Order: sequence, then structure tokens, then C-alpha cells
Amino acid sequence: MTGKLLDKYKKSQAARFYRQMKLVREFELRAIEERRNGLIPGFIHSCVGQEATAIGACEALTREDVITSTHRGHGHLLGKGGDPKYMMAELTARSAGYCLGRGGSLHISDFSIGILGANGIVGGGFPAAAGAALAFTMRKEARVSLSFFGDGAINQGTFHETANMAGLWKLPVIFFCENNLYGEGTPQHKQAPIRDLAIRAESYGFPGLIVDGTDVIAVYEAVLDARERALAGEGPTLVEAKTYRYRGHYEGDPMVYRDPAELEEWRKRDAIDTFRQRLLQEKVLTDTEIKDIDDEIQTVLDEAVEFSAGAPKPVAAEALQGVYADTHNNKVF
Ligand SMILES: Cc1ncc(C[n+]2csc(CCOP(=O)(O)OP(=O)(O)O)c2C)c(N)n1
Ligand SMILES: [Mg+2]
Repeated sequence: MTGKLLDKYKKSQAARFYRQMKLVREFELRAIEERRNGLIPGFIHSCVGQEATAIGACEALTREDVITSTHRGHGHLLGKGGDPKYMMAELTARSAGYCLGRGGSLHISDFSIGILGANGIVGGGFPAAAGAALAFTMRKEARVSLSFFGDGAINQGTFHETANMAGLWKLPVIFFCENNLYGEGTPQHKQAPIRDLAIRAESYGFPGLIVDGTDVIAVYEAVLDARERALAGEGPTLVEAKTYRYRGHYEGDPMVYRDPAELEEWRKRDAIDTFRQRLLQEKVLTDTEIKDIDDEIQTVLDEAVEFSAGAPKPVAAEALQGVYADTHNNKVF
């Protein structure tokens, strides 16, 4: 974006971009710490470094729009309005969590705010996102669905089948690729014969564009445009955000497959640091106002951890409850 933030955005919106990105970063760092402390069992795939993609995209959506997320989904879920308290409770396997403590990090959903689910299956979100978009079209509702996925997932058959149908039927769906250059330990150039994944959109009859995934405003504006296209009946857009994960594929990953210098290069463009600098330089926020936001986030996370640590664990006798869902009657058994 050229020009100054306040030429286009209210102070409250500019502050919100910062607050939301910082919430994601701090949520991840706290989850990593609590995992080390033994409070969180199981895997965590953190999105530290990718905050601008999650927040830029989600800020462009309304509460009624829906998302599908991934195994690296905490940022998407927080961005769409997920409650850190119930997310942390789910990560800590407590019955107060989003999935009653039975799903963990990879299975958080909240239909009431349009989170159709994180997903442990790479490429699993595409068909659900298109299905939701088809429902919106049939019901004539002005809503869109956005599917988050990685550079690895775009090579799955589900992407190609869904993109073809969504392109053909001009569904209001946004395919949002977080190209963080790796799928587990495999560099992107060893997974696909092209660097710019956005070009794949052309073969399905819709536009593909590339954005700087470290620039929250660039991401926001790209998704806003894609949303307008979708609502105008012009069909899907593929947005490829170039980004980078700072930590391993999962917590504990020895990361032998990448050069530490690469990480250092990306850190220099850190989305949160550069946006904070911009807020200060353009006098959108003062140091004190930024500190107040940072402090508020720590309070939110302290409360989330305290709530989770004090919450009961699921009991074995109830393990078979909630296994089947009757979505017509909104009941689980
Ligand atoms: C269908 C399927 N195949 C393989 C896996 C194992 N797996 C988990 S994450 C991952 C890599 C995904 O890479 P990418 O889509 O780039 O997402 P990122 O981890 O970089 O966010 C793989 C292969 C899986 N969970 N599901
Ligand atoms: Mg990746």
C-alpha cells in the first residue's frame, strides 16, 4: 500500500491489525511454553512468522463468511474470532475446550462464527469450502467462504477437483495459499515444477495473484478485492501469499533441512515488527498505546491458561458421546 495508513484506515482499524497479529504471535509462544511445561499434550504446528496472512485475510471477512483451516490453524481461528480461552482449553485437552478436549489443536471449529474447522488432513478443507460457497449461492446469501491451505496442499487432488468445479460454477470461494516455502521438510521447489503457485488459477478460469505475506495491509486489500469479485458473481480467486514459518513444521522438529541464514533473512521483514514501526513512524499509535495492547494480550493469555489448567479433563465413560452428528437436527450423539 502506498500513502499513509490514516489516509485509508481509521486509527481503530490500524490498531486492530496490530493487536490481532500480536495476539496470534503471543498465543503461539504461550502454547509452546505450556507444552514444554507439560500442560499441553500432543502436536503443535505453530504459525509464528505467518501472522499477517491469517489476520490480513480474516479482517477482510465478515462474521457471516466462513473459513476452512489447516493443521497450522491457530492464527486463522483467532483471526476469525475464535476465543483464546476455549482454544487453549482444547489444546490442553480439557472438556471446556472447543471440542470438549477430544480434538486438540488440529480439530477446532466454531460454526457460530464461521470456523468450519481446522483439519489434520492436508487438502481436506477445499471441498467443504466449496460446498459452503455453493450453499450460499443456492440460498442467495451474500457470504463467501475462504479456504486456507499451504504450498504442499495445492498439489493434492482435492485442490484441483474443487478449483475446477468452483471455477465452472463461479462459486464465491477464495483459495488462500500460504506459501511458506516448505511442506514438512521438503522445500517447495522439490514439490512442484513452478515457483508461483498462483498461475494454477488460470487453468480453472479464475484469477490468481501474488501478495507479500509479510504485509498485513497488502493481504487485507487482496482478500477484500477477491471477496467483492465473489459477491458480484464473478467466481473464485486464488491468492498466493509468500510467507515463512519461523519455527519447525511441528514443535520438536530438528529443522535439519533448512539454512538458518534463510530464517534470519525473513526475520528482518517480520510482519509485526515492520507494522509496529510503521504505526509509530506515521504517529498512528504511541509507544504507550502499543504497550497497552501488548499488556492486554498478556492478560487475555494468562486468563486462558489459568482457565484451562483449572478445567476438568474429559472422562473415559463419555468417550463414545459426541461421535455422531445429525446436522439436520443439530444434535450430536
Ligand atoms: C492427506 C495428508 N497427507 C500427508 C499428511 C502429513 N502432513 C501433515 S502437514 C504436511 C505438510 C503440509 O505442507 P503445507 O501444505 O505446505 O502446509 P504447512 O505445513 O507448510 O503449513 C504433511 C505432508 C497429512 N496430514 N495429510
Ligand atoms: Mg508449506
